[in-house]
Amino acid sequence: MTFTLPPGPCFMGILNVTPDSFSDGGRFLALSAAIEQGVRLREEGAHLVDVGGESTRPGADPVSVAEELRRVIPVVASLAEQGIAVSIDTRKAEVAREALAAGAVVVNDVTALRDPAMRQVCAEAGATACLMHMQGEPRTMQNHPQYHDVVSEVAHFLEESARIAEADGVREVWLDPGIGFGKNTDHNLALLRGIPQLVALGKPILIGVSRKSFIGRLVSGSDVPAPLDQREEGTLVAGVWALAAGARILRVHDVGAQRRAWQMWQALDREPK
Ligand code: HH2
Repeated sequence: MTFTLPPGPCFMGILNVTPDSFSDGGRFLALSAAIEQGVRLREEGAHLVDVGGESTRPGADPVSVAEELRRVIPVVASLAEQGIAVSIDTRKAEVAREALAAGAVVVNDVTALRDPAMRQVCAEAGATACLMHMQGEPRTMQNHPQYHDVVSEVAHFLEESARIAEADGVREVWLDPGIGFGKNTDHNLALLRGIPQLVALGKPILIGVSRKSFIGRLVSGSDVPAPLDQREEGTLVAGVWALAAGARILRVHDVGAQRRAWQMWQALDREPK
């Protein structure tokens, strides 16, 4: 099965089947709770549900293949069976392979298919792949991120990763600057302002800002990020900003709220009659 992007924005709902994800960790570990949340995300208007079994937040512990498979495969299979388009958020080729066999249609890899086995799995299945930029690796990436020109460097990396993936036969690629992955607040803001430069690469751009700590820092106005329940407004504004700048796919926790915010923006942006 393949996935076709809708003509307008594509809303990707986040479903973390993990004990330690920064926002929804522990909430959807039970199979029934995870499936219910996937169905709820679709009802709220998600075009795609992104199922992940390993947290990539700064400092998170790695998870074994067996444990990641145990967490995600039953969820992927059940949602796919109910006609919900599923993407699998994983860095592991074995997990991607099993998830695609269970009905997933997109592979969301925060390491941009760096592993040749990942590229092979995606190519063989005819799956879409989301290639994300990250400086360093999750455990240490926020220690001291550094760039000369963050937008150009990220754009160059994404262009090169797309070229490699396509040369290995990956059918379709989306590109993601990896907000918060080895980036400080200024880097994240520069990338959000630089979305048109990423759009110019000619591939669909995915943006994931939902509830991330830089939003917490910006809304608190200090180095101490506002708690999660005070990051929703900033998330909605940043999401609308990204779509208005040309991003095609938005990865969000609260799909309903983000869709409503986008509806409002569109109404304002329309030419008066
Ligand atoms: N962000 C997270 C995880 N996966 N994938 C893409 N393509 N882009 C992102 O920005 C992105 C991602 C981190 O958020 P979350 O899944 O909510 O948390 P955790 O990694 O702690 O599970």
